[in-house]
This record gives sequence, C-alpha cells and structure tokens, in this order.
Amino acid sequence: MYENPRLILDSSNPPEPGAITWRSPSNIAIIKYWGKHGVQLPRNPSLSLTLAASCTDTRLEYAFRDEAHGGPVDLDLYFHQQANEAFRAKTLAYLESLAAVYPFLKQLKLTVHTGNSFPHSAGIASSASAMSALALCLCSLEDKLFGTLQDTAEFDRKASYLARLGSGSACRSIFPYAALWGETALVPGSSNEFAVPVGDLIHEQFRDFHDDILIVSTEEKAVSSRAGHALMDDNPFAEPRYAQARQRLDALLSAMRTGDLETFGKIVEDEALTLHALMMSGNSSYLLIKPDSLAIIEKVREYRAATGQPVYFTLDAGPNVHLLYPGNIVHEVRKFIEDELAEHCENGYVQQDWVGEGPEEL
Ligand code: 2P0
Repeated sequence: MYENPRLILDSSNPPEPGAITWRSPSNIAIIKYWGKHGVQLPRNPSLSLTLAASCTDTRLEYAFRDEAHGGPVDLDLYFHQQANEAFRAKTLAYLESLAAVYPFLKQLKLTVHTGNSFPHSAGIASSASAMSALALCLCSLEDKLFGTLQDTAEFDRKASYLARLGSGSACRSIFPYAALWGETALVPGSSNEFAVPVGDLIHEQFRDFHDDILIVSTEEKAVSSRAGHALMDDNPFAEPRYAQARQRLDALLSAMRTGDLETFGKIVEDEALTLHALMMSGNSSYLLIKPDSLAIIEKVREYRAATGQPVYFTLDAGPNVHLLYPGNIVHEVRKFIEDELAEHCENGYVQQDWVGEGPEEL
C-alpha cells in the first residue's frame, strides 16, 4: 500500500550522514494473533497492551553511497556492541524486502546498533520491540530525507505497517497503552495492514496495569512462532477459532471500556489457554507450556479464589507466564510472586513490566 511514490535520492544533491535512535517496547496480546496469510496478514483481529520495561533501543546510522542503487543493501549490525551475523542476516532480508517501498535504502550505507533492556536469551520475545524500533527508525529516516511523514498519525501508521512486514505482532508496539490490529467493524479505521491506537477506548485503570513476566524457561522454543502460525493453515479448529476471536474481541472491548475487570480477566485467561490448545490440536501437535507453567496457573487461580484479588495470567507462544493486575495491588501481588511463584521460575527470574506510553525517539 506504500509502494508509490518510490522514494529515490537525488545523487547530484546527496544528504549529509546522520543517525536516528528509537526506544520501542514489547507488547502482550490479550486477544491473540495466531494464524496468518500473505505477508503477516492476520486471520483475526488482535488486541494488546503496550509494555514499558521490556524494550529495544535501535540506532540507525546512514550515509549516502555514490553507487548505482541496484545492488544489495549495505548493512553492518551490532547487537550489544558486538557484530552479530545472525541478526544482520535477518535485518538485511527485511530491508531487502522493503526495496519496493524504499528503493533509497540501496543508496545508503547503513549501520544498526541495537540492544534490549532485558537479558538476551531470557525467554522474552524480542521481535515486537526490535522490529518496531527498526521500523520507527526507518520512518524517521524517510521523514528526514524526504519530509513525507510530518503528520504524526501518518508517521505512526506507516511505522506500524513497516513493523508488521517484519513481524506481525510488532505492529501493535507503536501505540501508547493499547493497540488493535486487524480489520473489525467494532473499531472504525482498523486494518489488517497496520495497528491502530485504542488507548482512548479503554478505562483508565488499564493504563495503570502491571505485567510481571515469570520466566519459567529460557530454552529456545521447540517450534517457532512462524512455524506455529503455519500449522494453523490445516488446524481443524482454525475457522471456529477465528470466529471466536472476533466474538471475544467484542466482549473484551466492552469490558475494557467500562472497566469490568472480571470479564477482562476471564477473556485474558481463555485466550491464553485457547492459544496453547491450538498448538496441541494441530497437525503436528506440540506443547510449549511446562509443568512449572501449569503450577503457576493453578496457584494464580487458587490465590484469586482465596483473596478475590484481580490477578490474571496470560501466555505468549512459550512457557513463560505473564501476570496481569491493576497497579493498586502491586505490593500484595509482588509478595505473592516472591513467596509462591518465583520458585517455579528459572533462577527465580521475574521481569517486572507494566503498561506504558509507547515508543520514544532518543
Ligand atoms: C500475539 N504471538 O498476538 C501472538 C500470540 C505469540 C502468541 O504474534 O511470524 O512473532 O513474525 O508474524 O508476531 C508471535 O508471532 O509472528 C505472536 P510473525 P510473531 O502476540
């Protein structure tokens, strides 16, 4: 949708070298994206809370190179100050895939310095924060070189679009508090191509919300998200699942609008278990949750039954458990985590996070 106009630099008037840096957070899906077609086009709409502490900082340096722009993108990449060939190859493939949108990338020498706020290999998904940070750098670069993204809403939309091309869930990280990705009549302006902000559609208590991530295992997953999405293509429950996600989105938006925590919590947990049930019921079946994930889930439900506190679990495509709860009970919940849940985490590790205001340019 952004192929035209093709943005090309005038080699008789080359730009000065420069650099751009963005910090962008991860996000946690409440309604899950699971199943896609084309280039990261979702089978159902998803809705996420934008996090604050789990983020990626990316600095993009650029300089004009006076060469024909038909060759490969010229890229160096450093992850935590070290040249990283695996990330370079991944980023290069992404930048090459953008050539139709951004032919000018081939006219530049690019150097990326990137790093995460959380320990590498902590089992925390980094593709959402990493791809959104890079997409934001690319939009700032476009605006610096061509002045074409002066409008903030248009800037964010394009950043979300570019992030989506790198990793579907990354498109939701662009916006403060909460984002919705996928076309639905429930939210005017929603699209399969990019996410839209929905922070204004939710009760203020969801802006002061915590997500403590209980790291059950840091081992690499047996089945990647890419392969997991692909397995949805012939999952016998795929169609009812996509319909269910739409119904749940409707109920979730109402609950989040009015601040109905109980309904919110029920949908959060049902979505988490459905996601993993889909993994268990595909062809081939697989399991990503571990005994400690289940032990935590059971303890959370027991704690809620005993105390009445609104603490809910969700899961990403992995064994780690996210605990979602409002800010006014942070002290009680942190004590519960310390006393009862940390023992189920690898080296007792818990990444504390909360709902945040979205990316910032540094
Ligand atoms: C989500 N997940 O909505 C769902 C729920 C994980 C569980 O999107 O292939 O890394 O890059 O589009 O976004 C993880 O998959 O997949 C994911 P690609 P992505 O957050």
